[in-house]
Amino acid sequence: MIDKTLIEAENASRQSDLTQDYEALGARLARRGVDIEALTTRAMGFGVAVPSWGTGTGGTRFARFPGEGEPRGIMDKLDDCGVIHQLTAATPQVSLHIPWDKADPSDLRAKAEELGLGFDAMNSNTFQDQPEQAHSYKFGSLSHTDAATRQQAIEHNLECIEIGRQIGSKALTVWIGDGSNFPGQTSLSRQFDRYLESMKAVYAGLPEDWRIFSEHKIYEPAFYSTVVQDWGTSLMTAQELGPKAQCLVDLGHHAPNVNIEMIVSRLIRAGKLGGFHFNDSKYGDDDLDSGTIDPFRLFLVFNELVELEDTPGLGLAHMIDQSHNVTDPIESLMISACEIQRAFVQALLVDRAELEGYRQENDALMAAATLRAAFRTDVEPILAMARVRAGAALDPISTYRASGYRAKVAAERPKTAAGGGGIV
Ligand SMILES: [Mn+2]
Repeated sequence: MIDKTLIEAENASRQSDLTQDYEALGARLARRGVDIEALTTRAMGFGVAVPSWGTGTGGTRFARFPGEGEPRGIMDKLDDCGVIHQLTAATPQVSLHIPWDKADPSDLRAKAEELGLGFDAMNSNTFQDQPEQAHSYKFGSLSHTDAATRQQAIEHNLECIEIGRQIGSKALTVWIGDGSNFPGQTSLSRQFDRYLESMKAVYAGLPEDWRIFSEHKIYEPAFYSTVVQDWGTSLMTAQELGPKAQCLVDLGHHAPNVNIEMIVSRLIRAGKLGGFHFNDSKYGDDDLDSGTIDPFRLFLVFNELVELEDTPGLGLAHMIDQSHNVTDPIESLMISACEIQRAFVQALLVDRAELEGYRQENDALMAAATLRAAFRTDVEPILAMARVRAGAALDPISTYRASGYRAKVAAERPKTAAGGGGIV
């Protein structure tokens, strides 16, 4: 963890600038009838889970270039997640991937408690083979033609639930790589039937207060067809399974230019939006840092979430799902969490009554201008003040660099080829 006195000293050196910026923004917002304090309170209440696998350097199918001081296992990953939350106060939970993060549940719980972290949704992994497993997932897992392979994948998901139950998680996210690479290779309909049958067996093992998330993805690793390829299939799955099943939207899992904010709206309407995997993309499932390519799209997603936030039963699991190939993953995850929080606060700034008035009058130009007015507002003083009040860093990156954390852990952690980072 980072020394508290360092955080305080770093914050003190920037406090006077922040005070001036916060007051100026507060006055500006007051002219629009907006209370800056209410926004700061909302910002402080916002959290997004960090993926344990995001703390290691990711890679592509061409290569992976390990970074300095990469986590050697889940306990190191949790340490890194603790630093991210300590400096941003925006990432109170960690999402685990099994079997990458397998460890004694009581050790996991104790470590998380020590770091002030909780556990978000569990993630199962049936898209690669593990050394000890009896049946290969080369041709599928939950939808495999072979019943024994399907059963093995079901049991793995049930094991994830059991581990999650012991560490206080309340959800399981299922993403499978199942699909086909050739037309005719598989029956599109019977493969989906097998998937649903397997998912029903997993669903039956859910504790009463748990949810299961179905995550769709258009392509990759299968390049001709994918079993859960879009939100339509994901919605069919969630509806067929029952009330504890919902859909998870990974922003990178769509064809280019798909209107994701509209998918968000539809899934909320159906009572089936369970959560997000945040990232950004230029071409496909790039897993780039949130808000680096298309911050306006991120804002538009949050605009829908804020507009519909009072929908009964809506409880979203916000998670980051990124692969950091060329940056220090801790820095990327901190910046990403802040960008996601920024989009949330910008969406809170939308004048909803004014927007609705323009909609009723069919004033398209002013409706769009209303959204842009919120998007263009620099809410950084609100985010920084939220962090300072929570005891986190006013400027997380500068403080992290000043702490020398990476060099310190690099001395303790030898370079590793493993680490479980990657694109999922
Ligand atoms: Mn994902």
